Amino acid sequence: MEMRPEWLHRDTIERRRGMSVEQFVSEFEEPNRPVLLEGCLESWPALQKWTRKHLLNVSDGQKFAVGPVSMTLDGYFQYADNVQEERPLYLFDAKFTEKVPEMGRDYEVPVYFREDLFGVLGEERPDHRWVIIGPAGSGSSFHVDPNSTSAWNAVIKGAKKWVMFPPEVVPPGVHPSADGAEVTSPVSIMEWFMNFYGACKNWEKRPVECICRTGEIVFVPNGWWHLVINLEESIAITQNYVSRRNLLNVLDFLKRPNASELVSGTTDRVNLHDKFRNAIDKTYPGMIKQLELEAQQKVAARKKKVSFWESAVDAKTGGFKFSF
Ligand SMILES: O=C(O)CCC(=O)C(=O)O
Repeated sequence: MEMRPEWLHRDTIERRRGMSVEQFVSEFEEPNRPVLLEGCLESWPALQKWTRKHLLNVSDGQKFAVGPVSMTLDGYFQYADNVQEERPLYLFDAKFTEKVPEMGRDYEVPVYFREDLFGVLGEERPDHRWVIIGPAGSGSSFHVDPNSTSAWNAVIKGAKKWVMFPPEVVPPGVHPSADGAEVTSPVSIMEWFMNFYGACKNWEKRPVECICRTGEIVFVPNGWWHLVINLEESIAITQNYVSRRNLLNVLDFLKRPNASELVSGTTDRVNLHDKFRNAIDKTYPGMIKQLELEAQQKVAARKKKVSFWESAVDAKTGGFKFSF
């Protein structure tokens, strides 16, 4: 089954090239809005080097995580060339830099995402980087990223169709459990497009959509629902991260009563909150207090703005109280 042209047309994401880190923070990270970044992978050796042949060579028979099994790249490429399933297995490996250190040296974290506060946990940090390889039709069905982190996803080869909804809008056809620990959605991504994509047309809050191609990056702000389908064989790197812009969110998430089910990417789910908080306090004394203070000030400023308008507008007529 093919993706229909009408599923691919809409391109509503903001695209930026050569933006400063300050602009990224104020226009996208702080307001928690997605953006597609162009032209920031030019220095990555991976962009030139990562052909099938090269990856087969450097991986030297190492096995990678492919859904519930592990496979060599040779085995996976053979599978991908012959797969008939509507939802092919996806290679998604969190340990690729340990298995093949050269792959880790072939890319660098773009300037926008260098603050990586989970780094204070050293070896105990949750999984945070993955190599992703899959044929056309493979992909990720709707989900929100782990531990309330934000992410970036860089396409080294291929093309990915993205559909993203803000945290307050649950995508049609998707049913998260009340505690957020589980999500049910159509098994196949194609099925979601066939049965639910059309439903978004009349929604007030339509999804942010794009096709992300070789050399481009999508920024996925924390809490955003996203679905991704590869339109051709694709190779990508993704990293999840915590900067000071969402540190408080992440700490709140890790502290939830059902942390043992919600927290992921680590074996010590229940203690992650305390370990992370203590490590931040030790490495960056005063940071959490300062962020809490700034958050309170923002709430107070918002309230003040609202109450100004409430006092200025006449509730009965909807007009201004001011008169000449
Ligand atoms: O399939 C992809 O490239 C998207 C991966 C993704 O959504 C994720 O890592 O959260």
